[in-house]
Amino acid sequence: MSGDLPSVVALSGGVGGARLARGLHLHLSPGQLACIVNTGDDFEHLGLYVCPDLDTVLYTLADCHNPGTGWGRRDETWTFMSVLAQLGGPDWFRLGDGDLALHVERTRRLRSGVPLSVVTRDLCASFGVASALLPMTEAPVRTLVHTREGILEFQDYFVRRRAAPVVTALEYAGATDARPSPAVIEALASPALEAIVVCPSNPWLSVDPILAVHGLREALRDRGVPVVAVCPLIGGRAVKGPTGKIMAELGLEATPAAIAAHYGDLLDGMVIDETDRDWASRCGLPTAVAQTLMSDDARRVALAEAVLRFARSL
Ligand code: FO1
Repeated sequence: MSGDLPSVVALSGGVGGARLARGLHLHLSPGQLACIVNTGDDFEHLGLYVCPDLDTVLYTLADCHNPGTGWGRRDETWTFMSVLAQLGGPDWFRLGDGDLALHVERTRRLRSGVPLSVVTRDLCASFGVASALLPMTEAPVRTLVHTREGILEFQDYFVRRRAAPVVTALEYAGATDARPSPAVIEALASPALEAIVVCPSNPWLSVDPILAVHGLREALRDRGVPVVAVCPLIGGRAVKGPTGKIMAELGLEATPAAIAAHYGDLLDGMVIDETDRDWASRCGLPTAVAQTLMSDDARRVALAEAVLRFARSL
């Protein structure tokens, strides 16, 4: 997909990662940011192809996301869901009327043979988002959550069961047969590339599916530009979502050192929160300290600037 030459590639999942993606989007010039987004949460629902993380990042960059939930649209109406419930249809996965239109249009175009990368590019154009959103792969990859109650599909675990089941392992079905999408390869080949940023998404649920796509982890690690992650924990807890719970269930301490160890040789550096500054010298790699709680756009941009400044220092 010909286009601008990104200077920053970011890896993002849903809500937490999308916030830093927005900070990078606001800080950088149009076309300078390319986001590789997790598609392991995608699923077929009500006959529609739903891409939760792509949509969360798109709405967040377009500033039309629901600030309360982080996912779905702001100022949404719910006629479709209320009638669906009256008809006895499944209403556990909330689809607002505006959001529904996006799923219907994406499904229509995918069914006509248009690749997900192209549909996503066109949706970005429709929302006036100049940054590139790149599905990690065109191939089907599904995050399966192994729990004490059996193997659950991702949205079943995350939404219907509210991430309550005890996790014993994660599986990214299809990842070894998947290849990075052409747009991802093109973005990583950008001669203007200065940094790769791993956004503070859940490493196990949102970043690992991206890294599991055959060849992608190596392509990132060996690209020759600094790879910097923002630690998704603050004071041993995730800002939102089950990262801490999953780490405990996998027998890991919820610390910046455990996050750094999890990413291993992928990272050149990690940014940790000010409240965790005592961990700075105990993570086994170069670290920087910043305010990683992104409560508004000013904080998102400030963190984006701090991350890129740190990357340039490596
Ligand atoms: N998360 C929920 O907890 N409940 C929902 O009803 C829900 C609906 C939903 C609809 C569209 C969409 O793009 C995301 C939605 N999410 C919902 C969030 C989604 O499950 C998560 O964003 C991820 O898959 C993990 O980041």
